[in-house]
Amino acid sequence: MCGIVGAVAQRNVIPALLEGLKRLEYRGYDSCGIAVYQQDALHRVRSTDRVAELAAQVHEQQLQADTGIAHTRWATHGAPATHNAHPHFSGHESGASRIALVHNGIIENHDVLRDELRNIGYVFESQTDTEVVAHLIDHLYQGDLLAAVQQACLRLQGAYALAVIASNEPHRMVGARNGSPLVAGLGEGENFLASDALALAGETSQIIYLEDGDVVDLKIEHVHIFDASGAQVERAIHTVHLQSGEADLGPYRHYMQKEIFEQPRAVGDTLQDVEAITPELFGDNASQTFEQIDRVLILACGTSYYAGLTAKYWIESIARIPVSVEIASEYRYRDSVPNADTLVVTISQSGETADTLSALKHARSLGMENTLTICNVATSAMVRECKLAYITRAGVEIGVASTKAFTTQLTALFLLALAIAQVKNQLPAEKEAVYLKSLRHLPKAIASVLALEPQVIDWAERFSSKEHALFLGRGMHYPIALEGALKLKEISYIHAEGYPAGELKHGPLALVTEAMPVVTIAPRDELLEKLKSNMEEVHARGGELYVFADADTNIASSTNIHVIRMPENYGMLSPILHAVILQLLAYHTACALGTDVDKPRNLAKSVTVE
Ligand code: HGA
Repeated sequence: MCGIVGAVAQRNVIPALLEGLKRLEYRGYDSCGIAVYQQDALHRVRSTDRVAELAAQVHEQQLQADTGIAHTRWATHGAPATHNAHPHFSGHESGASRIALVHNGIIENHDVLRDELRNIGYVFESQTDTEVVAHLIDHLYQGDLLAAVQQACLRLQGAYALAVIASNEPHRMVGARNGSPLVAGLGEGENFLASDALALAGETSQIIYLEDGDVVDLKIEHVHIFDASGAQVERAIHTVHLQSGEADLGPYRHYMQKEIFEQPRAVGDTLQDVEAITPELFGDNASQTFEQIDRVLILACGTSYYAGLTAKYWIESIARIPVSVEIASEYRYRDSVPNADTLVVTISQSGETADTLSALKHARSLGMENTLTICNVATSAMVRECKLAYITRAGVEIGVASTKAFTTQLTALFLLALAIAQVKNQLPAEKEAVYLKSLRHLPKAIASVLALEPQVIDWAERFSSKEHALFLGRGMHYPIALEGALKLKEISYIHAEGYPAGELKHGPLALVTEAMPVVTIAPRDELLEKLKSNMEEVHARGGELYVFADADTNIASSTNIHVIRMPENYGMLSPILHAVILQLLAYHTACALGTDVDKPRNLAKSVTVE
């Protein structure tokens, strides 16, 4: 998603701005740009290429500046083209532009504002919603950038994080946040703005997380924050240490491969503090909350939604309370029936996912105050907004297609099922001991799945010539079939669908021919015999089956049936192991096709727009 970096300093800020953009690059973007204050005027460079190309242009133009803003854009309004790339300029002061602005988010009333501004003479150079904000600020500008931004924000509807500079106010930058993440970074005689603290990792570890409605005035000597009412406020300063080593690829070809192979470590770290099952793993007053609730509502998007679906099987079976799982972007606009005794669980890797945050706020507005998040970023908006939290320890995930964030979410959700079960008297000590043993062994079990990589590469070669694929699973492996299909779509662009195997005969069987590989998750469980019948239905119609089967089942390879044997049957936690093998299948298929695995087309990481 879009990234913002800005700086005011007493030194050349261009290296810091470009480095910041590079740190945000992994999130996916389609264009980038930088605007700086140099010799009494604003200068701008924009590119639809990579940040490295932008940097080359900046060096060619020998730009040097102590005030500047920079941006990576993931287009929402207007094609990914240079004229739509940020920063956007507005106004004229002695023949040069007066205002430069970068924006993350969506301005929903851009049409109305554009008409108004056109009527008073502003000429638009882009199709973006963002340019409207630049002109609005210029229109309101009377020599004080802070006042102009504050007044402009009163007119904006939608979500935004803004960073703005003006040609006649050197060493000043104004930011604003409403619904899109923005942090201020504090340095010695220099200050920064960024959409993510990660962008400032090389510059400062002193971070202020701005709140919705905040407008921030940054100069060399101070950072002043004003809330939505215009009152000056103090916000807590956090010391945030980001490990720059995490961005190294090491021996791997792609970040996605590195992250797949990091899963034993990531899951192990996520379980690090778990000595026994206790509700307090989720926060200080968790046992009171778990006692009070009689149902769970899970809100999430994409891969996190599939983690939620898997958790439904676990929580209902282990804790014996009903669970519903909703796609966040649907739930927030649906006329649902609220119940105050619900535990609302949000799942988000970044903790900044706009749809999930809005769904959470919607649930709270309906009187559901028992909120818990499963999140990978301890300082994120989601963690700040929820009463309870479990922080997964996946580490920074750079590949756009989620891997280690997903399996660590599943690990945390399994713990949640056990903790609720304990409070509801559904977890006898002997069962708890068995589950804890399985959890502790999980990193090793994942490592043995990763050892199957050579067999998966062989399958992936064959998959890469296909245009479609079906993924089948039953019970708690059905969400994993959905996730396997999503992973393949995202990075290989092969059309894939996930189905509960019992649904095959109700429709998708019509698609089965020798051209349609059918991937089947077939662990030894109570549904295995039913699943075998579903596989027969495929085989009888000439379909080609690719089956992940446990070692001790009698599913054997034959014509049109290919089998990879999973190292061990993993009972309730088996979905995690199958998720890993399907990640490898998607990854190697994409490699065989030569796609941009870490930055698949049209997609972005950390989806901070609606
Ligand atoms: N709406 C703006 C910014 C988009 C954005 O924040 N993407 O993550 C545009 O389309 O330029």
